[in-house]
Amino acid sequence: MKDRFRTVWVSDLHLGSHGCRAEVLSRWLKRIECDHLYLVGDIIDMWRLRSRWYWPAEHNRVVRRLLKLAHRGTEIVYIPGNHDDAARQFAGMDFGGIRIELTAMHETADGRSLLVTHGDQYDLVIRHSPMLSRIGGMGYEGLLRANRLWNRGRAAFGLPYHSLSRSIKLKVKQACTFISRFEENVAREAQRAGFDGVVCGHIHKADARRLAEDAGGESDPGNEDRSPSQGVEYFNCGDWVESCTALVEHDCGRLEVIEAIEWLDGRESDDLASELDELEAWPEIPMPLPLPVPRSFREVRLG
Ligand SMILES: [Mn+2]
Repeated sequence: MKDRFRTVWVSDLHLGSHGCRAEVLSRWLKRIECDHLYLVGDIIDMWRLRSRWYWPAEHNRVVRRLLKLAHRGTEIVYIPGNHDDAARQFAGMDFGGIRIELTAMHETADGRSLLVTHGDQYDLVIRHSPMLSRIGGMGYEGLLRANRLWNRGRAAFGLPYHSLSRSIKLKVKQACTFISRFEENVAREAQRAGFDGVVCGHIHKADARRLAEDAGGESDPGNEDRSPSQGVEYFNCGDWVESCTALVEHDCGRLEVIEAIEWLDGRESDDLASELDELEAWPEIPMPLPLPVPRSFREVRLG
């Protein structure tokens, strides 16, 4: 049984990198069908591929599943992100039923207009310092590892623990304010452009919520026609490196974040149960010959 959605958005697959959870992704793609599918950037990690080629069979399987969906009538739009920015030069072109666009406008079943964009344009770190952001891509884990190594080294020389954690904490705090600023930025830009909401990726943090009207700060005098209570909807489809999340639209127009691992757990165990039911429904086949039966089995049969 496949689950049907009106629309599916996925982003930050990072195919071509070791981090990509391609196996979960292809299992999930196998079990869905949808009218529209948006690939919201960082689909292929060209930064990684440029330094070292990595493309296991599982990553091909994902591509094949996508092409199969396109073949079966799903309209697929691919919006490149910063890790696959080389694909941006092909905007407006179509590859095997997958259309490349810089951004897209999606209208939900109940008539809301959503801007679909990867979102790196609204990320000030990436815009002003791509090198720094690449180093930052090592992430929090790398920082913690560095801290451990640093202190192991210090301990070896009899030096007291000197915490990098101060700077780490600062970095994490900066990351948090960075994330909330990113969310604000991208949502406000969409609102200013006249959309009811935005769907983006980039920060690997799935979300579906409404941001209240801008509280003071950057009020936009040119935007007085909007009612102040309306706010703007912010959706993020997360990633397939850690969380394995997707954003879906149901036929009624309701949007929801799906956690694929949990989702698959339910579906696959249901399937297994129904397969077992089928097996049990088979007529009992009498043993053709008096074969030696193990004792334990005999006991079960007699009992
Ligand atoms: Mn990105």
